[in-house]
Amino acid sequence: LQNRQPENISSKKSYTRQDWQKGYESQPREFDYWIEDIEGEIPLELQGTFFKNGPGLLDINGDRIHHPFDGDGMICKIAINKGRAHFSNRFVQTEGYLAEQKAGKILYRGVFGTQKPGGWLANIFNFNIKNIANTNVIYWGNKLLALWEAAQPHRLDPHTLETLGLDTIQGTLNPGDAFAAHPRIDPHSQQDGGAPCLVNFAVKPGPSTTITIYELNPAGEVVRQHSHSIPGFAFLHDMAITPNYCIFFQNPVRFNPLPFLLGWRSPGQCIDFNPHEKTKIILIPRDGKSAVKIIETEPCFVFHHANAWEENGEVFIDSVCYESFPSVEPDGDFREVDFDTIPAGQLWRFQVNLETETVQHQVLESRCCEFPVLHPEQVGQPYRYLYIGAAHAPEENAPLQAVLKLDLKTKTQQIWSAAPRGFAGEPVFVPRPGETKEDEGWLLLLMYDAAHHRSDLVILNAQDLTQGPIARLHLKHHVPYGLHGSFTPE
Ligand code: 3ON
Ligand code: FE
Repeated sequence: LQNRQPENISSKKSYTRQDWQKGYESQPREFDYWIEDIEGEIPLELQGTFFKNGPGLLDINGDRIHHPFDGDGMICKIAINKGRAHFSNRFVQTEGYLAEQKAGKILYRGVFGTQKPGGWLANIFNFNIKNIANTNVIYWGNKLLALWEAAQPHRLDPHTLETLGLDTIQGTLNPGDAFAAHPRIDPHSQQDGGAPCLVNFAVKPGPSTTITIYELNPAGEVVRQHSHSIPGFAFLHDMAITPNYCIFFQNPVRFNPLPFLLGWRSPGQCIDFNPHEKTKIILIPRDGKSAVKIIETEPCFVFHHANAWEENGEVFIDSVCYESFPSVEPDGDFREVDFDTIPAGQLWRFQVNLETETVQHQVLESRCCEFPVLHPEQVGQPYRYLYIGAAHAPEENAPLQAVLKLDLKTKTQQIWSAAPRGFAGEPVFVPRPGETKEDEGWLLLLMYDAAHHRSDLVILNAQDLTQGPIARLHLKHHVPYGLHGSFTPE
């Protein structure tokens, strides 16, 4: 009893809901300017372009969409050169974005709860979901691609961010085909004599699910492609890779399409988590020939994997795990979500023995966290440092306000927090040219600053987060909380 905090202290949050909500205001404007308001200094060795995707619109002409994952994709580009930085942003000119902007109203159903106005009668048997191109953006094979996992990528001009149209990945994708938003770059592909290769996938869900693996060489050509049917419905947002495997977590979810067909709910609201069923770890051999392995473990829900690697007949996978699928309620406003009642992401390690087909797991970090990233050379390999967005307080589910660096070898950590008025996005790790240590480089992230209702590009020294940002580039406006991005060195 004597350890009990007075009520007003124990319930004090590291943020206010009002501040957090403002980061979900739409940003309909498109900008193009040199960033002049800079605190600290941009390191001269940091050269290249930071690209970031995310929902730019949270409403269509004043009509709110139901969930941020349904928001139209907007690309931000920050080009950094000789200590200077240039900002621009453009909406991906998808068919749906253009049509809705022209009409000035919602014309499409979304995956995460957005419905056409007019109730179920306006939505029944309408399966025309818009490709919103909002989840990731990567530069590969001399192409800039905006990705959304349920449809074809959009190709953009890397200089102007102008939308050039749907991309077929050199004739590989047909209309209606998907291309996931979570490619992984294998820095030294065994099957390509150690050359880098981009590994991505596509999912066709149904009573059984087809997973197609695509591997692209640095010219952007598909060098390997193979499809596999696995039993049951699967919602696969991300995968991890090792030199020999693509690894997926088939979480115990069921899909009941009826409410979607009848116009009552959107597909993401027809997914139910079943805590009595196991999670299946699916290992697809990258050679496309050997047998697929499916191994069961604890029920959990995973959007994002941090990394995976092979060691002495075992496969290790580090993933952000939720106790269950964070369902999207049909009524209510995501801005009013009660963080105490929804599951929080935690970093778990799974150790899969391929001989005995058994899995052990442990919690690596119990603090609420999301958006893991590591040195690109360690992808698919044993690694020491992981960087991840995190909550300010160690023990509660809350919006991301901090960046956490985990030293997985010494089990120590560093944190930089932007609380109380800053909210952190996904960090991107950029190695310092010629670096010799795994953490020698910078972390770049967009941070929403509620005090000024604007966003900053924050640059942290990855070797020491505790010293705080080495540069803060103040944008002239805010960028709504985004999803994923990448850095293309020059
Ligand atoms: O049968 C359906 C077919 C299908 C294509 C099933 C389905 C509904 C799962 C589906 C579509 C899935 C799509 C389009 C998923 C898109 C996901 C998305 C845009 C984003 C996911 C983000 C995940 C996380 C963890 C975000 C975290 C954000 C924060 C911490 C806040 O800043
Ligand atoms: Fe993701």
